[in-house]
Amino acid sequence: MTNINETYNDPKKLANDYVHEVYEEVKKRNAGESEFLQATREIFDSLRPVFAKNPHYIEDGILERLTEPDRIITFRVAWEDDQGKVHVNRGYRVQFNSELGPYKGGIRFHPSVNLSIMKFLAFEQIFKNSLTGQPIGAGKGGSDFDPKNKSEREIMRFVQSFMTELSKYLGPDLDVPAGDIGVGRREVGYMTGQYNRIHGGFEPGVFTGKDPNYGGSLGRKEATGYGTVYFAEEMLKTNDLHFKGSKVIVSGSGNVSTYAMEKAIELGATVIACSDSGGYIYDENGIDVETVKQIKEVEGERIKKYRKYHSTAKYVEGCEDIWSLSCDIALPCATQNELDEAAAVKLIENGLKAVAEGANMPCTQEAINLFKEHKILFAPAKAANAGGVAVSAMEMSQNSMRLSWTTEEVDERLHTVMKNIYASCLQAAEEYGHPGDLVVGANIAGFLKVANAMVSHGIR
Ligand code: NDP
Ligand code: 2IT
Repeated sequence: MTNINETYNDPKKLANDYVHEVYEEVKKRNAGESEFLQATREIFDSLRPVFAKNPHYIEDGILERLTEPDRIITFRVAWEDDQGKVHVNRGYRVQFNSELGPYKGGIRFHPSVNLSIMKFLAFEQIFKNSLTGQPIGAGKGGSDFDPKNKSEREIMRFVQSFMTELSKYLGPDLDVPAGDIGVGRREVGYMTGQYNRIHGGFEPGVFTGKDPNYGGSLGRKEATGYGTVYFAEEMLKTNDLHFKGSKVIVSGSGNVSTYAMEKAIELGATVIACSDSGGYIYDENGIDVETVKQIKEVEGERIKKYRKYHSTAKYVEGCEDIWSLSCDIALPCATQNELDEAAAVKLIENGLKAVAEGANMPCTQEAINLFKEHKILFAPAKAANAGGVAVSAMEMSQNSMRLSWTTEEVDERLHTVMKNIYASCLQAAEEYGHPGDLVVGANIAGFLKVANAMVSHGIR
């Protein structure tokens, strides 16, 4: 480990050595976990000036502690399909950090789910949740279960089996999951039902993203997408740009994408394209978000079907090429690493002005480097998409108080949270020598609050 006394007179060298040594350890301990290492690497790079200015964090071993989860739960999920065949999936919950409050973060059902993806998502959640200013710690969970082509009853049975094991580790003051990819109101409903069945009685505060008729917050469904656009609008405004009159591409057509499109359109933008994992739809005159809702939320169908309602739109097989279209603002809202260097090159060539990440870590580091080089405005996920978890925390408050706020009240609070996050990112970036860099700003502002809580709570 770094000998602090030896290098104390050169704070920059001390900080660099410390970050380097801890990262090497993290790499060794988490070998092969590429998404987790990608997420930690970005944080480490941003935090050098913090350690140079505050060497006491080094003495407290903050980075070593922060990169090791409190605990990881993995378990077998056995379930029976409609034909009576038994299937086995793997369930996960990574309870990463509880310095600021109960573990909080979504549940993802997608065949790509593995430990590295769970850990990267839970790790990002530490900083995101801290940025919201609300009393929530960080976790993430899920399963490699693929909800596509499953019947309602199969999904219910899977969720019941998943929750039978996971319920042991949850509670309103312990760990409060919500949705993420493949998990929406329906799945949260089944999780709530099974938890209540096991524990007896009705406990509204163990999940967020519930149906507003049964303890959910109004405005939660819209919160991540709306919040991303609120954050992006703040960033654009600072630079004399606006959604109004802009051409926007939104990837995905799920929860985050749909409400990002809705708010961007409300602010006067034209959304020209959106996608799912099969392909993208494109219409220079603008995508109609009500049709997207009808196809995805009501019919549960693929985005390809959009052409049935709007024959002027084009459908292109394969989702990656959505970034070859020309736009002013790109909102990647589907999944991690969906926008790579080649995509960034095309977007920049086509006149891109700004990117805001609605999904978690959708841009690769190489893409982000290019954006920076070309002075493209860039809003990182942990700040830009924090509106979802922020309204989840509001749902927890409403559940505790046994009351519910109106849609307008929630939306106003969401707007305020997003403006505050933007201001604190800018302020941290400025204070630590990277004015205007929202990546560095978000990482530092998110880190400081958690690090100070860790110092105050003692070594554990
Ligand atoms: P949904 O399941 O509602 O939608 C996901 C969308 O992304 C679908 O259109 C899906 O297409 C597409 N997609 C998913 N995986 C892939 C893939 N591997 N390749 C291409 N397309 C893919 O999820 P959400 O909208 O809730 O989540 C989207 C992103 O936003 C995720 O990164 C999530 O972590 C993040 N996020 C979500 C929050 C929330 O409140 N829900 C909060 C903050 C961040 P298809 O249907 O074909 O699979
Ligand atoms: O990535 C995320 O922030 C979410 N999936 C939402 C988490 C939550 O607890 O609302």
